[in-house]
Amino acid sequence: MSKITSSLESIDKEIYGLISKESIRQETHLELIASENFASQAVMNAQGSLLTNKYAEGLPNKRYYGGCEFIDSIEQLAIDRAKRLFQSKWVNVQPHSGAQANFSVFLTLLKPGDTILGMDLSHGGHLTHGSPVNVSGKWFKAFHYGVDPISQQLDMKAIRQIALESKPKLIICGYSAYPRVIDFEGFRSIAKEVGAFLLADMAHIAGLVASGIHPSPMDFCDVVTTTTHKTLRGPRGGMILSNNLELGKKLDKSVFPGTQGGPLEHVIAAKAVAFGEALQPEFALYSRAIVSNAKSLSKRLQERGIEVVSKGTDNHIVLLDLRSIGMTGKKADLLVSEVNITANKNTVPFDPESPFVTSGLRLGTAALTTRGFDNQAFVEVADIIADRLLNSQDEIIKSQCKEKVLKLCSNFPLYKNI
Ligand code: DSN
Repeated sequence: MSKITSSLESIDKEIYGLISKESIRQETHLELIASENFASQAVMNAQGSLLTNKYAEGLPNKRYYGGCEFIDSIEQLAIDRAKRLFQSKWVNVQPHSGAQANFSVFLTLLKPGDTILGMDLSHGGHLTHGSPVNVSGKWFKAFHYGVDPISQQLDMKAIRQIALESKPKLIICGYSAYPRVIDFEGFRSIAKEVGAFLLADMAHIAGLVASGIHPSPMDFCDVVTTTTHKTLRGPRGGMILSNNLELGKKLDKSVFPGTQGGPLEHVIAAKAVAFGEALQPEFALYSRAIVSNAKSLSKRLQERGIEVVSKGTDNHIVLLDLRSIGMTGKKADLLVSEVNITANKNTVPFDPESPFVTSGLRLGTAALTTRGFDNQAFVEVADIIADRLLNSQDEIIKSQCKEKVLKLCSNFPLYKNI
């Protein structure tokens, strides 16, 4: 029988080998998926720790299992750091994911059949904001708003009109593919007028909010959900925040026992580490660099003749509208992946193509900014993408693009000793 102290390499060569391959992939590809990032070695150490062994149903100092004295301190640290980071009076750090966090909010605020209003998935919204394939669209009567067809930005007057007509019990703001600033205050005033709860799902921009680069939803929303692994650069997971303590008590119950079992305390420890990192002054510099890099990427791509949704960006996202070069997102995704660039095809507002084909390519700058990429490096990235997309049949340009990607990757190494 294998000893529990034996190394992964000696116990399971298949998994060890695949992790090694994934490590090489991460090192040798340009990671531009807007929802991804590279967690620090410290975050990964906590996440890979023996805390995975512990059951801790309940909350700090209110557990259903013994032996939680250290777990309690760990989870309390995560809560306290998150409260400081987002200036939030109440936090639950147990949601396993952003989707779980949103589901817990729905369980707290809604009953099946209630009306919700969120952004259309094809305009940049999220599956859990009322898509018919998600429980949020199956159990609730979901209405959707989109962006203005000309500016491709949120039109608060139009959203107010839809809210007045649909009379939602819950309005959701916060998106997966929206490159502009969100007017949380404007949403508050609409929610107040129609008597709706307001949820901000700040998963994509949480790191920017923590750094004060994007306005915070905390003062305007009844409840805020997030993931912890995007611009916030923590472990994969979710979190719920609110300044309403009474609501917080109900939300706690909706997470456990409402929708989840035992919390993942190894992940919660890693969240605490990430929040500690985000509280450091360097993190604000990092967040600033994410946005400035996105602006460089967006500007250069537009100079090369590729349209960008809303003609620019205020956050980490640059959404290419490939109709400007007569290409689909599916094709572009494939073309860039052949030269070691990882991104995802994405619908653009009013997309004529299906979600499997799409007319867009979504890019995000958080992960490469973690690697140290600066404005100049992002201009190079833009040029490689443009060269590849604008010369899709040219094998020489294809191999030049790949060489340039590999050079950038070696100039900005990722992890050491993995
Ligand atoms: N799947 C994530 C994204 O890529 O934006 C959101 O959950």
